[in-house]
Amino acid sequence: MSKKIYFAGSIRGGRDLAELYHRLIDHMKRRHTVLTEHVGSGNLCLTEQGRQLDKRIYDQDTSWLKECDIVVAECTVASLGVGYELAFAEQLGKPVHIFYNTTRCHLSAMLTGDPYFNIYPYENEDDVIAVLDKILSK
Ligand code: 6IA
Repeated sequence: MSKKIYFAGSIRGGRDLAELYHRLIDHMKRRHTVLTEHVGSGNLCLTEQGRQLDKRIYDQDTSWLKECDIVVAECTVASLGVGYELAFAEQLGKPVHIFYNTTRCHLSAMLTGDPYFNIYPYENEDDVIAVLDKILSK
């Protein structure tokens, strides 16, 4: 069944893996709806927009978190925003699936230590796609 997916990935935390986010989003979009497609965009404005404009981003993203069926997060690049979203999703009782590349980072103990989260360490992109397909087919 088609799912509404909230994909979380670093924006102001750093865009080193933006192309990976884009490929993962493209793959998920074949059968599902990705609410947060912009996370994989190549030309995002990374600077602070002022409290008013950032409030719009916050309101939209928290509304999508309430609406989604599942949260998928790529957490290799550390991001305060993604960490916040994961805790918010947990409070809402949404299923949360976290991926990180073990060759590039050490994941925060606040994620690995929380038994609520489904966590998938990986070494290459194909492994992520295979696990994603399994998760999304359920
Ligand atoms: O702290 P970060 O910026 O790295 O947080 C990244 C996370 O927060 C992502 O998973 C997004 O869901 C959310 N987020 C952060 N900034 C934005 C944003 N900026 N728009 C939507 N969600 C955001 C404006 C970009 C816009 C011009 C397309």
